[in-house]
Amino acid sequence: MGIVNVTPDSFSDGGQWYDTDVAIAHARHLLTQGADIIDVGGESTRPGAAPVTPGEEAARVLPVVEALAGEGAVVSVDTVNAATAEAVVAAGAQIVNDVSGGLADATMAEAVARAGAVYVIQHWRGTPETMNSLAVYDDVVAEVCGELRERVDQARAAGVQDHQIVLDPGLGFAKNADHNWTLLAHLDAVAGLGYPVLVGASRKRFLSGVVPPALAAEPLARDHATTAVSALAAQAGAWAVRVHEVAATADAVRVAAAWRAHR
Ligand code: PMM
Repeated sequence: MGIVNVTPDSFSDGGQWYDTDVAIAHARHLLTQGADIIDVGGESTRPGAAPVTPGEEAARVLPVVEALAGEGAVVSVDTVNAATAEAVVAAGAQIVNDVSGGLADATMAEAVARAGAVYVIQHWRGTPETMNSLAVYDDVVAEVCGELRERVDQARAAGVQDHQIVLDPGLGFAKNADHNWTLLAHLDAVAGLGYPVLVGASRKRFLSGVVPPALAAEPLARDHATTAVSALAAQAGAWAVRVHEVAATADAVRVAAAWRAHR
């Protein structure tokens, strides 16, 4: 899953693709590099990011979704707003990627159920402003799995069907570096909930712990570590990995697939 953030302020590629034509061209490039899905986002979830109205968010992502879906691409949209989700599915998106797992907009699950889209339910706590203070767990794997299960139950009660659901442990969302690594090391527990698993580690701060100190502050210097996470996540059974730099990850997940196929 290749990322196209149509925002002026995302943490790792802020502003780079904040123009419809540039965003579409970038998405085409990621598809050429081997992406199977393009995840289009119109609102940054970075703590302190300027809030965006659903209208503004839709205006940013809709032309990109229409163009890519019109070319036959599988398009996902990163949104916590039901109104945006409905609009983008009508425009051809097949996946709604909700980093709040339904907590930000109580009408999201109903909207996804009506639209019939794939629904990525990500784990988070609080809001982008409060999530860092909520990164407190006795047993991060058990608690994240338990909270994801609650989100799944809520989505199913609103009419979302099992075949629509994908789960994401939400690396970096109300988690510190140790929490992220522990969740990665126990992806089988998340997969054990019975749904496909999406992993979003790309360029995140926790990866700075494994790159040379001189490069630690630079998000782009985390791409090789991201590729390694992609390979290991694929080996651990992830359904997809959400990344900024597609070429290396596309090869990494195909290496993992070939490896598995020959066992
Ligand atoms: N991370 C970000 C945004 N959206 N969606 C899912 N499903 N999983 C993630 O881990 C995730 C996400 C934040 O990263 P970005 O600002 O680079 O897009």
